Amino acid sequence: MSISRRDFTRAAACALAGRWAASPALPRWGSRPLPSPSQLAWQRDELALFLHFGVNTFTDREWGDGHEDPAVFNPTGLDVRQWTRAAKAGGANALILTAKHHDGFCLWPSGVTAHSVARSPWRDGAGDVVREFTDACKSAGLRAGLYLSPWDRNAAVYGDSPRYNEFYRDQLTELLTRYGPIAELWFDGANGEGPNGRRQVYDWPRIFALVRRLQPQAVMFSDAGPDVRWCGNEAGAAGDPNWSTVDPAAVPYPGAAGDAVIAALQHGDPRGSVWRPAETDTSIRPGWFHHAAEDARVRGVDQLADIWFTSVGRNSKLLLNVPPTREGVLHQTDVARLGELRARLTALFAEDFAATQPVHWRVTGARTAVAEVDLGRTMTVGIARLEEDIGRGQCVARYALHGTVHGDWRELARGTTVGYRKLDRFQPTPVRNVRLTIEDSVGAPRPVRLGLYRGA
Ligand code: FUL
Repeated sequence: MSISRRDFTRAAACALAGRWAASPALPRWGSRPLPSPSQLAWQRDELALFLHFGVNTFTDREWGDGHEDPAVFNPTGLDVRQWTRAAKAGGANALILTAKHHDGFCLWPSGVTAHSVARSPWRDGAGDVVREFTDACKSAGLRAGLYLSPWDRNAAVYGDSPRYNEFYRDQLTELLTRYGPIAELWFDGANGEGPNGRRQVYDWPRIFALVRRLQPQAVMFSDAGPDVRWCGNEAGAAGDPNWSTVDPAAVPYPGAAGDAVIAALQHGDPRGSVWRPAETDTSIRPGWFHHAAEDARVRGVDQLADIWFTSVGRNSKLLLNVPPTREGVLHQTDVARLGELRARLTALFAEDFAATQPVHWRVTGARTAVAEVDLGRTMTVGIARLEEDIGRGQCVARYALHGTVHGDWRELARGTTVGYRKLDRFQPTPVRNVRLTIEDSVGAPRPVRLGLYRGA
């Protein structure tokens, strides 16, 4: 299997994670960036499924080289509705399909290349996976997204930069004009040489402008946004802290490399001038594509729940890859795991002890505030859920959570950013009163929603 660029950068991300804890003086509240309606809708999905499907599914590879015979693509029982049923059962609100991976094979009959489903025996060459996928999402009420690999190891014009930029824009135009609303475009940062040994110089400004023009409501994901950024690793962990604001100069283009880039992707920047929240993409299996040899290595529900806490629970969105098999369905183990994850989360967050009690919010300084709640009786608390109203921006920079145990205040958790949601797990502790102290914030602190749960 190929090593992805992202495996390479993971170690650097971990090494840098601690560095941002002692943040220098934060800016005062001014014209801070806010999310667009599309970015808000994207974040509120919380969970999306990623579907890696293509010739690699049939050749048992992770990266195809572009020389695959289209005849290998022949799913025997493609059932896209099974994908959307599993997504709904797992609580996902959106799906993203690899319309084209690095091998260049298109899951739709592209008019600009012969390397597509049109040359496969599947449905006698008359099939269109993107059509079936977008139709199924629509009828299930799920938002459809598409991954179109910038790197194309089949296209003869790849590396002939102006010509490939034109080719790539033509493919995007097909995807954005034939299939109705596309909620997210996923631009992978991985790119290497083309079949001619040449490297491509992408015209990102024109590519982004085309998407904005054809589907203004779509969010664009890449290392460099413009709407949503990569979280900096593929392990399922967003940064901590994780600001949704960034300095756009820190990651100038998709695929930019280096420790500073990874740190910027992981943590964002409280002084950032642009709203660009982090998406956490990870696979339920070791690989991105389905390999039968990995059927016994599907992540367990405990691990998936941990990933929930380090992604959605760190102000990110989780994009969980669940790859279809050669048959064209999601494997039964993966489907079961999605259902188990949903059941686990439902159980963990079933009863919020703070929901029925008044929370008293008090601003105590220019950047500090306190929220207190009396639970009415002693309750065992092991999870705290904090949420800012991100429609008005992201403010909290440091907080502490305390509870009273036999009348004495004891620290339960402490953290940095909150944003859309911050989840803290700690030793389940019987407490009567709980206090959230905002110790630092960018600008005047605003009320933070507080949920308290029993925990494991
Ligand atoms: C990486 C790619 O190289 C992998 O194959 C996969 O698509 C992953 C989501 O992104 O950069």
